Amino acid sequence: MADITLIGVPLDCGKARQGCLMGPDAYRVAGLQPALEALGHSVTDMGNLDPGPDLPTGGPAHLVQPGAVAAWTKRLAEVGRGIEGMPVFMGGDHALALGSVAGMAQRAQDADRPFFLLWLDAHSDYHTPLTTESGNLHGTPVAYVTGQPGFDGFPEVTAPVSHGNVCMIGLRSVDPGERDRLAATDAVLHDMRRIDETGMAAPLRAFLDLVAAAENPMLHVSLDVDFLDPSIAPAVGTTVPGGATFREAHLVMELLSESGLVTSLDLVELNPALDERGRTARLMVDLTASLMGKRIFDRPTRGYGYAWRG
Ligand code: EXY
Ligand code: MN
Ligand code: MN
Ligand code: MN
Repeated sequence: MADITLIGVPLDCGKARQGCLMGPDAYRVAGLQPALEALGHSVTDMGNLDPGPDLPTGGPAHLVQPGAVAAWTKRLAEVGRGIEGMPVFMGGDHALALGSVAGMAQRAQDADRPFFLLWLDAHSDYHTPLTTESGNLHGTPVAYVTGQPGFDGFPEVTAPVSHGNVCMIGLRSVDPGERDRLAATDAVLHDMRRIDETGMAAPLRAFLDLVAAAENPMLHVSLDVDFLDPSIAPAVGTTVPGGATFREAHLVMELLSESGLVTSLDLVELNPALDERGRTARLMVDLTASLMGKRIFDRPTRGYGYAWRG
C-alpha cells in the first residue's frame, strides 16, 4: 500500500477563464480520500497550498498572469521536492505542472533516480512565453520542465526532464507554434489517430517497458481532464472532441497501477463551474482509484508503494 499525500492547488492563473480554483474542494466533495483509504492506502490531505501573499503582477503584456504562475511554480517545486510518500496534486489548471513536475524531477535528481513523465492530455502544452498565441501559461508546462528558453522571471529549471523520457497520449489539439519543435525532439507522441489504430495498451506498455528498464525510476503522471472525451468529462474549459472513452481511460490507469511504477500524480483542469452534478469530479476520483489499485480481480502488482505480489 502507498502513503499518499493530497495537495490542494487552487491555481487558476494559467488561463483567462476562472473556475479551477474550486477543483481541490470538488475532489474532496467527490470523496477522493475515502476512495483511496478504502483500497488500504494511508492518505493525508495537507490542505490547499498558498503561493504566498501579494502575487507579482506585471510582466509581458501578451502573457496571462506570468508573475502569479512563476510564484506558484516556485512554491510547488519547493513542496514537491520535500514531500514524503506519493503526492497527488489536486488542481487547479495545468500551469501547476510547471512546479509539480519540476519539483518531482528535482526530487528524482536528488535521489539519483531516472525521471519519466506521462502526459495524458488533448494538448501538448509545449508552448513557451515566446511562442504562445493565447498567452495562457497552462499551455507551456512541458516546454518549461524540459528546459526550453523563454521563461524569463521563472525559477531556473535545475533538473530538466529529458524529452526521451516524456510520453504524451491523447493529443488532438497541437498548435503550429509547438508542433514542429516538439516533433523534432525524441519525446514519444501518441495522438488519438495513433490510439484509434493501436488502442491504449500497446503504446502505454511500450513506454512502461522503457520506464521499467531504468534503475529505480520515478514516473510522474499528469492527467488533464481534457484527455477524456467531453461526453464523459464536460467540466473543463478546453474541451476537444474525440478524447479517451471511459474504458480507455480506466485501462490506462489500470495498466499504470499494475506496473507499480507511478510515484506522483497531477489531476488538472477540472472546472466545477462547468460540471454536471459533479460527474466529472467523480470520474477523476474513480480514475485515481483505478490508478491506485481498484480492481475486480487481483493481478500481479509490484513496485512502488504496493504490496509485492510476485
Ligand atoms: N495550445 C493552446 C494554447 O496554448 O492556448 C491550448 C492550450 C490548452 C492547455 C490545456 C491545459 O491543456
Ligand atoms: Mn494540459
Ligand atoms: Mn489539455
Ligand atoms: Mn532532449
